[in-house]
Amino acid sequence: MVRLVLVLGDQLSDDLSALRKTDKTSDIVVMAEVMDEATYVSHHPKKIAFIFAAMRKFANRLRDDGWTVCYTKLDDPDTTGSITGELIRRASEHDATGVVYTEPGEWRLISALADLPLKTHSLPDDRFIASHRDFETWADGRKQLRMEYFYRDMRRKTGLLMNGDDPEGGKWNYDHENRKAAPDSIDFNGPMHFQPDEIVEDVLTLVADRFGENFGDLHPFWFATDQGQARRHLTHWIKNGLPQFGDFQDAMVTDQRFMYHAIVGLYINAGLLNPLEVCQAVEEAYKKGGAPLNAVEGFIRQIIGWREYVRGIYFLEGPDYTARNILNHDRDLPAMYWGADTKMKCMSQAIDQTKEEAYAHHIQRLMITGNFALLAGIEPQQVHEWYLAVYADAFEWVEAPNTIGMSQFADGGIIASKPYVSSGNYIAKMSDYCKSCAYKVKDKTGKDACPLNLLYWHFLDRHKDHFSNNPRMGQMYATWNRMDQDKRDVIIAEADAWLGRLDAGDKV
Ligand code: FAD
Ligand code: DLZ
Repeated sequence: MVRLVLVLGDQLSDDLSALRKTDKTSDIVVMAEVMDEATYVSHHPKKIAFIFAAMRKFANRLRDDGWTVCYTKLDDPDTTGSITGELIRRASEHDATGVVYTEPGEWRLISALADLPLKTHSLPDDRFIASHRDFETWADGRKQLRMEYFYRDMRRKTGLLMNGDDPEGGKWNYDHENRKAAPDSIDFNGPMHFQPDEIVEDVLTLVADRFGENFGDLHPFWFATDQGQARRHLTHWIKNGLPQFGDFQDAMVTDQRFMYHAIVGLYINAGLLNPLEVCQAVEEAYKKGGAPLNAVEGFIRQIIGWREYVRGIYFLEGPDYTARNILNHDRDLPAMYWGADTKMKCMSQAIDQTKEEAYAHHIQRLMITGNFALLAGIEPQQVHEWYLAVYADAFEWVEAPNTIGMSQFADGGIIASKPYVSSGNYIAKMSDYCKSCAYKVKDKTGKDACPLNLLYWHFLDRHKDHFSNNPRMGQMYATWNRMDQDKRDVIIAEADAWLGRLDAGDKV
């Protein structure tokens, strides 16, 4: 009685539930590089290469461990081109009785697997700390699903940074110590780079050939592609980046793509690093005096707080979540998101590095590209597809709540209690971008005015019915309402004119 064991490109973990619950002496692992997965959005070539290379190495690791692995390469002449097609083909080849799999992180695949004409057995993805049931129980009966309270439960559940029932240092959250402005210099040289080996080189050739036209630079390719490399990368960051991570978590500096960030999202999400083990290693550094509490708490909060929380929201809200558009935004995603020239320094910094590295850090995603999209009224589904395509760590369960919910407020405030919008002021405070921008951040109107200054008021004005009664936005509306009507008219007219030039494809 042979069963097939499906391992997806973001399930590359030794302790995957599907591998734990099956038998390497009789069952067969199925892994497949397929066009359906490689094209459901136009993924960045570095992301595709990372996933294919890590899949090939994980398949070898399983074989070394005694598993039989049926692996489909993208250019296999017999491929059916889809995960479900490959399962049907392998089931017939091996006369398999059914398929065991760990639940995928996307509704699209969950429903495709449930519809298979084979006997299927779906197991929970217990690489996460909170199960679906845990999250539903936590959410049940709450008026507002605020991350902070969920996070505290996760601290209690994991015991991370806890002294008995109390949080380490006496406070749960050191966020207000994590907002220092851009430093003059960065004394961390960024993520560890790995020289491509033969397996990676083969994948790079394939990806260049098949996806070379996608947005994004394939070379230089430096990502870790197996567990060992990912762990070395993590150790390097804990020693050299973590100590300053907290202070400068929200800061942005020209041409400093990584600041003190960990660049571990892609490795955790693909399964090469286990989130709990990552947090334990970080806590260990704190206990040994290698990093301050604001850095360690800030980092652990991102993983057991935000990461678990957004996954909970994705599964709680259901498959229609990605279609939400409560603000009725309908502008097309401007060409600058795909690399067209822009005079906005903040946008060109975030997008250029996205093109080169398949990476931008959180504040660039939220307060630069996300803020601009929200202020300009871009259709959230186009914004969602962009984020899902361009980042190496992007999988729908984590990307969609961050984009649709946190960044674009398209879910009506399930994740964010107010929209994350800012004028140029915030960017000037947290970065040095504005110093060398063609626009003037201090100008509120006029030909050189920072577009974010115009669009900020345009957003508040056009959505006043929606937000003016939000207690967290009262001050913003009070400022707007205090302005002379003439001044307000000028701002709205200039914002409309600027958006007109954006829509016309001018370099703005
Ligand atoms: P660090 O800043 O070093 O943080 C450490 C880790 O904490 C991250 O690796 C990640 O695992 C976790 N984390 C931090 N913030 C979040 C968050 N808001 N949600 C979930 N996990 C978090 N993260 C993804 O993993 N995949 C995505 O597709 C993704 N899309 C995003 C889209 C938008 C619009 C926004 C605003 C945020 C998005 N994030 C996403 C969250 C966050 O920006 C990235 O996790 C982070 O930038 C990854 O870089 P890093 O590994 O250097 O993280
Ligand atoms: C993202 C991705 C890509 C580009 N290619 C593959 C693939 O060829 N085979 C595969 O098993 N997985 C791939 N993935 C990851 C899946 O899209 C991912 O498992 C789902 O989106 C669920 O998170």
